[in-house]
Amino acid sequence: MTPANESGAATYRCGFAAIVGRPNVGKSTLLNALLGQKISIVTPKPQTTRHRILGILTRPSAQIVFVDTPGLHASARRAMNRHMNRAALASLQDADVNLFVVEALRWTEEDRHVLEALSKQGRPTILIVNKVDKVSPKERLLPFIEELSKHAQFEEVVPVSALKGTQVERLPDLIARYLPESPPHFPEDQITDRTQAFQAAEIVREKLTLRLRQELPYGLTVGIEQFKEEDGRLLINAVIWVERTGQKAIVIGHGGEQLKEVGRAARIEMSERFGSPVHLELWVKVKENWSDSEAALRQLGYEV
Ligand SMILES: Nc1nc2c(ncn2[C@@H]2O[C@H](COP(=O)(O)OP(=O)(O)O)[C@@H](O)[C@H]2O)c(=O)[nH]1
Ligand SMILES: [Mg+2]
Repeated sequence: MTPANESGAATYRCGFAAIVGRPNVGKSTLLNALLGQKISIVTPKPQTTRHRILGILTRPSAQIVFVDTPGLHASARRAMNRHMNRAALASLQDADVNLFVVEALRWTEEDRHVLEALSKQGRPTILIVNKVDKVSPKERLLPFIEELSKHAQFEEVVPVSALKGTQVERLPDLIARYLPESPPHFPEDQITDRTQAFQAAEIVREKLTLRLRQELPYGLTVGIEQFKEEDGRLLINAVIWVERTGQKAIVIGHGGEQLKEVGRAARIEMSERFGSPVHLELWVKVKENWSDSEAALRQLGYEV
């Protein structure tokens, strides 16, 4: 039901809903589930999301601008980690409502740290208990939720599975209630603020992160050197920046196999997402310690 204003016309609401939580609780998976398509990359490794990414959901009576954020984490020693925390905190400042995502039955010191930042900000917060598909029997959720409700005042508590889509469809109506009356900020057919070139770089980084072991994904980033359309095809050149020469060999793999596989998987996803054939070229280059240099970060597109 849409509330009516004095003139009798339906009220339109629009505003920002920040998706916040510690790394790896499923924030990006939730954004993709809410939008019904993949906007933000997802991997089993923490700290996959490095940028603030908007996902725009336009409904007949509301436009919700979701803000996917890097997970707020406690130890931010390197410049990259500080950038990620800044991006997450900046999103909190603009938010009309927060979606605080936690993992069912797992409350950690890092979760507590995020909740503290939210409490300071003082905006309405909806608690989203994710990954309930892993909980059996479901009754085990109740004491967990009760315990969390003691830590703060939540407007709503919604158990979901972002992965399976369970209960996700309930969220837009709940969230819209906390948005101000406003015309839409974005055209109704726009689903993200990010360019296709940015998305292409993220797709390459996702495929790399999925294949590489241990720490290496944190030491690489992807830049797009060319993104153009020619004869109905997209021609994309991407550079994978690593921090040390030794890492270059690992990324390329034996006989170039690994890089070839990454390129293949990325190309398939790009053609699907952009709706046209893609020719993708990948290079691997070294920029020493880029992730601990504020200047290099800016140069590589980490803007906050
Ligand atoms: N079982 C289960 N796994 C999930 C769910 N949501 C996310 N995941 C997994 O959790 C990992 C981290 O997800 P991601 O969205 O990147 O988390 P983020 O760091 O908070 O953005 C990935 O392996 C996801 O597939 C869920 O509802 N159930
Ligand atoms: Mg993420």
